[in-house]
Amino acid sequence: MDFNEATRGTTTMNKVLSLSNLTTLAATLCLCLAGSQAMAKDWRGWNIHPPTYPNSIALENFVSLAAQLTDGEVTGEVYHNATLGNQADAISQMQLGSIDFANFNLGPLGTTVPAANVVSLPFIFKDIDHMHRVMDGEFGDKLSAAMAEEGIISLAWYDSGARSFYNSERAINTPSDVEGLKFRVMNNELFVGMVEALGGNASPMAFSEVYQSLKTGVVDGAENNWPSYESTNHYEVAQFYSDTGHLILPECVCVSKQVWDGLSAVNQESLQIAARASADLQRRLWAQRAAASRQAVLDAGIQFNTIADKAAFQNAMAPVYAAAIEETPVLEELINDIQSVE
Ligand code: BDP
Repeated sequence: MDFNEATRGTTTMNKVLSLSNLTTLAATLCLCLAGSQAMAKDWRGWNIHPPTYPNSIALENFVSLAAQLTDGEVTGEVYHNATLGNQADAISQMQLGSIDFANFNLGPLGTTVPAANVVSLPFIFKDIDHMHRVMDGEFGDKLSAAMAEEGIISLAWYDSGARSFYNSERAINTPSDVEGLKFRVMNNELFVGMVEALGGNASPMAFSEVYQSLKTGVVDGAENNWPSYESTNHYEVAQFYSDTGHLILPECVCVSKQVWDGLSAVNQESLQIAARASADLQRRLWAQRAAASRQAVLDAGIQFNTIADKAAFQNAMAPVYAAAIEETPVLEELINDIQSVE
C-alpha cells in the first residue's frame, strides 16, 4: 500500500478508506515491530553443563550483562544440561539460527570448522597460560574469522583446563599402559586417532552417555578435566586418573551469525563487552573450581598419578599431527602461529 495515496483522499468514502488503510498500516507496523522485537529478544542459549558449573554461571552472566548493556534489546535464557541437544546438534542449530548463543568446546567444533582442529592437537599448548596468550591475541581473531565463515561468531574464550585420561583398570604411566583399553572421546575423528596412536581403542560419544557407558563397561575410560570428572560423577566408576594433560582446549562464547548480523553496531559492541566480562569471570571461577574438584575427588578416594616424563606421549602424537595436516593443510601454518607465541 502507498501510504501517501491512502492519506490523500478527499471524498468521505476516500477518507473512510484512508482511515481503514491507516488502521491496517498501523496494525502491520505493530506486528512488524513485535516481530522484530521477538527476534531480538529471548535468545535461546545452549549449555552442556549443570547450572552450578563455572561455565554455566558465566554464561548466565553474559546474558544478564547483554540485557543491561543493550537496554533490554537482547535478552535470553540459558538452557543447561544440554537440554537443547548434544553439541553436534547444537552447532547445526546455531548455524540455522534456532540456537542464538552457546558455550561450545572447540574440540567437537573442528568437524564443522576444520581450522579449529589446530587447538585439538594434543600438547599443542605449553600450558593454560600459553593457551590464554595465544587465544587472546591475533591467533584467536584468526580462528574467530574461520568460525564466522561457518556461521558461528566467537566473542570470547573460556577455559576448560587440561584433559587427562582416567579409567577403571589401571594407572597410566607410559603409552603402553593405554594398550587394550577403550576410551570414550568427544565427537571428532582426531581424538580417535589420538587414542589409537597410544595403542588404545576409542569410541566417540556424547558427554551425557559417558557415565552409563563407564558403569556398564562399554568403555573402560574417558578423558576430561577435574571439574567435569567430578560434576559427571565419572570418578565413581573410573577411579584411576592419570595426569597426562594431553589436551588444553579453549571454549567459546558464541553467537549465531544469523542473529548477530541483525544487530546494530552498538549492540554488537555491547555483546562483545558482555562476553569478555563473562570470560574473565569464567576463568576466575574455573581456577577455583578446578582446585576444589581435584580435592573433592582425591578425598573421595580416586587413585591419582602424575607422569614424570610426558615425552613418550608427546612423541606418539607425530602421526596425529601428520594426518591432521594432510587433511587440512592450513593447520601447518596455524601450528606455527601457536608455536611462535611465547
Ligand atoms: C567438558 C567440556 C564440554 C565437553 C565435555 C565432554 O567443558 O564442553 O562437551 O567436556 O567431554 O570438559 O564432552
